[in-house]
Amino acid sequence: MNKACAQENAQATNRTPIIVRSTPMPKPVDIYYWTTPNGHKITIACEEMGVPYEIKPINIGRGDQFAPEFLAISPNNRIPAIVDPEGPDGEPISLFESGAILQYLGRKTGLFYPKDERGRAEVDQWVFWQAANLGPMTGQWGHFHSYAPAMLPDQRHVAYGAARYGNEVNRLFGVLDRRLRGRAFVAGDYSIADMIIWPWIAPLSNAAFDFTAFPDLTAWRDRVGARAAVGRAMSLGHAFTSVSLVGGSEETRQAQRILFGRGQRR
Ligand SMILES: N[C@@H](CCC(=O)N[C@@H](CS)C(=O)NCC(=O)O)C(=O)O
Repeated sequence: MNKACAQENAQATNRTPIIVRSTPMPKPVDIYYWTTPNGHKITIACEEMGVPYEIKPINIGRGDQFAPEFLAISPNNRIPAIVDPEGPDGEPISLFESGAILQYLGRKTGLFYPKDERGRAEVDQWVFWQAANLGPMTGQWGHFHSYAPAMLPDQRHVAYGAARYGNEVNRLFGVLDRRLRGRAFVAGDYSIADMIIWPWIAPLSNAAFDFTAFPDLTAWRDRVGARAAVGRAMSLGHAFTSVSLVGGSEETRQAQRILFGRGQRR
């Protein structure tokens, strides 16, 4: 089932994991995180780059993203965001938008982000492609496919939305499949371009699509998914429990209002 930008369910624990790894950065970066594809991008990058980090959970189904302290860091009320206590001038810096965060971490560590302008520009194209195309279209498809059927009285509206965004997602998978023909990674060596795209192709996100039509995309998905750092980042998500967005409980209806309804208009 596509959980899209909504949350992935996992086993319950109230512990906040604090993970500190060895590293080019001595002080941990705070990652404002929830267990969603956009959240995974940043834990994958930190795991790959050896950046020490501390998770600050933002439970988006409960509305944590509207807390004034979080909005001061992420004014668009979206995860992920980071605070690096040692910014460019030695002072703390906060950042939102996953692409900007990945570029920053790539520049700071000098890892997974080419230093030459040609290589960097190539990576940047695919970073923006994910943020402007694959993420939003897959997110809207997931909404119509997984959540709208129980929320809309007229199923014709559901069908239109699911078909419209499903066609777009299929188109985008085709673009990526052709790009990966004869390539191991999206833009040169393994880079932040792969890290930003992969969580949106990961099996959990898109089980409803027929991947047999996209063999090079599937091979890349499995290649990236087999990386140890990706595995560590993904398993971290199991420590968090999301409110279900499907079903009739009051908690679910409240989460639907927060994420899809008037709760977004403040
Ligand atoms: N373009 C943003 C998208 C971030 C995004 O949509 N985050 C979702 C979770 S996957 C969120 O925080 N949603 C909270 C809400 O809708 O209020 C990025 O790449 O950082």
